Amino acid sequence: MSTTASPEHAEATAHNGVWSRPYKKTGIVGFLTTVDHKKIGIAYAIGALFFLLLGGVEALIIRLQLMVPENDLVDARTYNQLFTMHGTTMVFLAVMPLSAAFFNYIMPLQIGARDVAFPRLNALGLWAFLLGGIIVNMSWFFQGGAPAIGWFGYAPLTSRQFSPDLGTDFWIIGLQILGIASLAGSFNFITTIVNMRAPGLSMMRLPLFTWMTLVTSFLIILAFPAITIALVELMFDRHFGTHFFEVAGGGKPILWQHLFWIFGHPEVYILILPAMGIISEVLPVFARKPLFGYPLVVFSGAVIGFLGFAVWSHHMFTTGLGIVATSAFAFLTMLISIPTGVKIFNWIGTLWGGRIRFTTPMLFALGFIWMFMMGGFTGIMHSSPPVDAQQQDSYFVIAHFHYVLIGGSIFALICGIYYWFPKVTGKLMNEALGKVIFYTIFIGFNIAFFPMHILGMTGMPRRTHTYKAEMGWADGNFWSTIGALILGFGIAAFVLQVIWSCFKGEKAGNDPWDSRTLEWETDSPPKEYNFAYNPVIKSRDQAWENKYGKPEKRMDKVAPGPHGIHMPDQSWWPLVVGLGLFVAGLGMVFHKQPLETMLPFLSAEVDFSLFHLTVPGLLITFAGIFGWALEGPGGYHLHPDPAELEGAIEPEGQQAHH
Ligand code: HEM
Ligand SMILES: [Cu+2]
Repeated sequence: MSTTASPEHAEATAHNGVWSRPYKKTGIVGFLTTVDHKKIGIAYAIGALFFLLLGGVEALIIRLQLMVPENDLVDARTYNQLFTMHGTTMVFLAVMPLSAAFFNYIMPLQIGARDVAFPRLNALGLWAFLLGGIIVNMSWFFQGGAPAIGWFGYAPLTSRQFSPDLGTDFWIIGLQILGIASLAGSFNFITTIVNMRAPGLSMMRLPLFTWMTLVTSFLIILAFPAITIALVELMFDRHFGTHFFEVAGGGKPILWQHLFWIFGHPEVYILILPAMGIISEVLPVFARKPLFGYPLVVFSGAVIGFLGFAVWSHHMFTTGLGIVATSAFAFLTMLISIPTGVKIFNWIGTLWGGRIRFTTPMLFALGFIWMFMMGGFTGIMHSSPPVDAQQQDSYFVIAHFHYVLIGGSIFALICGIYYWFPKVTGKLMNEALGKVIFYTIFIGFNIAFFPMHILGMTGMPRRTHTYKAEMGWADGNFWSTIGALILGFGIAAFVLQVIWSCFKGEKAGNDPWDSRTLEWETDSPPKEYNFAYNPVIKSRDQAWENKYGKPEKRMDKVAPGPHGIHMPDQSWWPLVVGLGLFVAGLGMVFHKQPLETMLPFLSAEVDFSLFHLTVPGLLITFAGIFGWALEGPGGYHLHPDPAELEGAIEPEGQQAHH
């Protein structure tokens, strides 16, 4: 095998445009210019785990403040900033990018592809995620500090009148850049799944995780435009004197709620469908049975995605929509429990009669099913408008959505990390320690969030920074905080175990779990080109058939043609485009601010205008796009070691070489 870069690049220069492309794979240049879906996936995971810890610290400060009545650890304004940043960080910077890490790393392997369809666009997604996340969090360090508007940013709280400081502007711009990341990723994943599946891998043979990647990507491209419009309108209200949401100028605050929840409800499925995909991969492996009712699990995922768009107004029952609208949205909301129930029955059907192995990933998968059902039941409760009128904005709702978001999304994502870690790193994670961590997280989580149901039913409102002892909420809050600390300890131990195992974990083989899908057929960690040969798929459970099936069900391995394997070259331009957006975004945040508050060394009394940073930033962005277009397609060829191609058949004519 030839891993040195130079010989292939002699060949590659033929493809080059105006500029030659960087090809140094290692060090800082290698990282900044990478287009490899595996490296990008790992970078997404590291970023997301960092933000998970940051959002967790914010949550623990919130919980410490509420631990005893009339506490004064933080004041009311800081409290509001903490829950705004906690919610925003967890949703946009922890759960979504952690899902994206799996989409990036695992999905191309599962379909036998060498990379995603648009590798440079994928790199842009990574930079937009990291830089957008930095912008949102920079707000802490500027005048007025972080936003104090809730993760849903309801109008008119976000107007200049009620939120004069920069925090809200950092939030608006940061979310828009994060939206670019999500959209770039989603278009890429859809194109990859539709076009780049191995021969024979029909849609109804696609692994469930890849299916849910596809559905989630469609949800993102349909839901994000709604919030983008809302954010642009809000930006115009704040900076250019429009009145989309300001009553005084004829605007309507309710418009914000519609636009936000047309995005926001599908968003909860964007958070949970990847989790369902992971669980649907893990259960069959450790129950040693194929997934029960595969087509039903696929279709129910698609139906959930579809219905997710029809129910946004259940977040607005108490706004007075009128009886017909309220009834219709209540009915549609209840309908979602049907496909969700179908999935749960199919998971239980998969376990039924299986020879179950209680490994760490399996424990997290079982924990997921239990807690997700808890969250689901309380969800059905507030799909009923009169019940919702009672529970709205109480701690009951906080309990509900943390059962879904932590018990559901985070449990499944941790499950996925334990499951795929050996594939990504070639190392095993310690099982005994993993189980201790599972029980710590599981017990801590339930102590933290179960009491919130009762607190909510006895009237404790959400977003309150303190309460009086005579309200009777002291015990519940005390135990909830103890639970949160145990949970936080468990998550921290998990992250440390991940880091430790990267260096000290025992060596894993290619297929340590005896799994069923294609990614386990290649090396751990996979080579740059994923598969030395081109797989030709003959069955849904292909890796399982390869091991235990009839000879005619085993997949064919077709050797690459005489030119070897074509790989994409690296590029600086995605980073340049990302940095341009970053600079332009900061300019927008500082728009009309006195320059000396931003740059204290300048004493001139000049206001920050769009020409200071926004216009230069956009110029960098456009220059980046031109550079991207003009550098040429690049690409080079790799030749696998003949030993890796053992048993592979020669390609017929041009078929295997495109
Ligand atoms: C250590 C784990 C966590 C703890 C202890 C925790 C605790 C809390 C608490 C107490 C609140 C209510 C603040 C208030 O309304 O006064 C809250 C709000 C929230 N949490 Fe968490 N949380 C945790 C993890 C998560 C995760 C993983 C997610 C999402 C994936 C999440 C999403 C949210 C959201 C969206 C809000 C609403 C914020 C708002 O009202 O603007 N949390 N959390
Ligand atoms: Cu909803």
